[in-house]
Amino acid sequence: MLNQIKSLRIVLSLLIVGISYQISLGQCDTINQPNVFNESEYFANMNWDPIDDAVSYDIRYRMQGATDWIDDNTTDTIYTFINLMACASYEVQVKVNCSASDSGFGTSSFFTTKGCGQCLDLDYCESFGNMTDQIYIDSFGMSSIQNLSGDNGGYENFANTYTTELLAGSSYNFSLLFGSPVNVNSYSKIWIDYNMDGDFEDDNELVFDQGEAQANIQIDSSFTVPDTIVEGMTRMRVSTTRSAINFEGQGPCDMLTNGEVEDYCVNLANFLGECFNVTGLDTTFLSQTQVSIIWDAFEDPGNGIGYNYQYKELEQADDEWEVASTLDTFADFNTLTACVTYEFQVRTICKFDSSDWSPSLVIRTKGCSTDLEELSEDLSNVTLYPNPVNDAFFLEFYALKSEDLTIELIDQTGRVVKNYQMQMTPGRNQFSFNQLENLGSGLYYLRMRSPQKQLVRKFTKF
Ligand SMILES: [Ca+2]
Ligand SMILES: [Ca+2]
Ligand SMILES: [Ca+2]
Repeated sequence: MLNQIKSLRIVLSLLIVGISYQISLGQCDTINQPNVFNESEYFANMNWDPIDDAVSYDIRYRMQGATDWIDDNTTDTIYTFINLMACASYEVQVKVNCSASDSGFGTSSFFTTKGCGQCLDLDYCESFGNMTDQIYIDSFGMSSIQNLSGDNGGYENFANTYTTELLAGSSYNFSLLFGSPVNVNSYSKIWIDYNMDGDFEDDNELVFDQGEAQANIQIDSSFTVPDTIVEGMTRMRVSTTRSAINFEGQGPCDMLTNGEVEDYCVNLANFLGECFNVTGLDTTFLSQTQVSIIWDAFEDPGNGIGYNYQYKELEQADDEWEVASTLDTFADFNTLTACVTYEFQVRTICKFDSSDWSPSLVIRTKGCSTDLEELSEDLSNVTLYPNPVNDAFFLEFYALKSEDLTIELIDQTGRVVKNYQMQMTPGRNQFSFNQLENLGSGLYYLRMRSPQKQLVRKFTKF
């Protein structure tokens, strides 16, 4: 809108001074090499300078070496990457969408997530092929490692470029394809430093041994991760040699006369862990344009590493969810509209997936003409019990004066499902509510309204 007004102003001013030539709608500048910062194991942030004519920005990113892009879109000039893989390099580009055209994707930025841990910190022995004219590793594929590496001249360390998760006790298929210009027999081994002591010599660390040299140019096989491993990022070594020359001597630290070695980082985990749903979603601040929400921190983090939160106008089919992510257990929304009912949801981001979205927290911003002041000084020690509620509960509080009191039970969609007229008296008040067995189970709000005040409590009906 701002941009349309700007364009209109340009048109008007040009008309006023009587100049007539083709009027451009404004430039849709290109964003090159956006700024990536705060890289962690699973998150990173990115920002760029705003473009005057921009309506929105397209973002695409991929793990370095991958062919497919992951696409996203935002109206902000800051973007948070979530669910990244630890110890991996990514490429990212931004495209500016203007009202009349787009800029095309600009040049790439590259960034690397943290978390390589022992895989890069430990000094592993060298192993490499002296020559590759007879055989080299043309590609290696296993889960999210899909590396068309080609001839790397005898050795390449693909830590940062390709990585995957390996669970204790699980089996993994892999595929090895050789480049062999002279079609020699091949002999291959794979090691993983399961106990993370910087060598490949311990029990079970030779995870694949081809056994007999073969002229096949492709091997499809599998191995099983032991039940007992050390969790974290460790080194995996894939080695192929020309069998006739160096059959006996293919240890994890050997120089191969003709062949190739590729190293990778793999993330060992004991179990997937649970991806728990978010609980305890509540409001901590409310004004005409601002809402702050809070939720329970993980008691048992399971697999959780952070949160997504989203909001939109309630029951507005054409209003899309605005999604963001955080490592905190709260979120602030500062650009809302007065007297509008919004719904908010939160979910857990886990290492390998995400939880379900929480049930919606429904909040109407202040500023409606019928709003009462939200003050609780006339009421104190408000308690509602038992909670969760079956078919009855008590409401107890202390009041300073005698006043009419309206009590409403409101469901999650904001609908008033019960309405009671009461009289409160100075001192301790206790009211009982029963015959609630017909209410559906879920989260409810109890709103107390006096002529000047209102107070909200929530409860769960089971
Ligand atoms: Ca290779
Ligand atoms: Ca070891
Ligand atoms: Ca050892």
